[in-house]
Amino acid sequence: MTLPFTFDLVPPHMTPTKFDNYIIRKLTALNNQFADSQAYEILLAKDDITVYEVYEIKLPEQAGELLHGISIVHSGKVGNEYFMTKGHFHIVLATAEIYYCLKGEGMMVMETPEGESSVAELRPGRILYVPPCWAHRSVNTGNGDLVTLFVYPGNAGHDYGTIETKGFRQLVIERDGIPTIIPNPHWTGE
Ligand code: PAN
Ligand code: ZN
Repeated sequence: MTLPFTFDLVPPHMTPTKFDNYIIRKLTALNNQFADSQAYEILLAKDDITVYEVYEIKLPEQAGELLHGISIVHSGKVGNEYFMTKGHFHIVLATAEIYYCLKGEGMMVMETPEGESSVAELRPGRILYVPPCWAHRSVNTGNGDLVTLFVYPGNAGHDYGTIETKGFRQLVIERDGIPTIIPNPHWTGE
């Protein structure tokens, strides 16, 4: 590999000039994740729209590497709940992650298997540290794209199943035009 390896971002969408993996997650990929299932079905019946996209550089998935890429969560809502990523724990639970917000407005919803919860604001210029053992989901609370750079250990792996089954304990919804954190009425962890 020629060093340094660069990853240029092109405004206004902040998409990388080159990447190896491109992941696109549409509404169907978030089945059962939004609290208002009726609003979900109505939206899906119109179109299986793209909720978020991820651009990654391919690197060995092993300790010592730092996997990194760009995540773009589009603006939108299902009922009053903002568009968001699926969210996950890392398979190697005690691996952390750095998110650096490049564009937009959002929240990072986080929780531990022991039941601690936290929601932190994402805004341009802010570096958000997701500590080891915390599940994480980014939520777009703004009117434009939420664009973040993420960096995490190569051996982390992704456990989506736990969140798909249990959900997060907290949701971010719009109430009177303001992003509001509420307990998840469908949380099934206990
Ligand atoms: C990120 C996320 C990315 C998409 O790279 O994978 O933002 O979110 P989901 O993986 O929850 O669909 C990351 O946290 N990697 O570990
Ligand atoms: Zn992660």
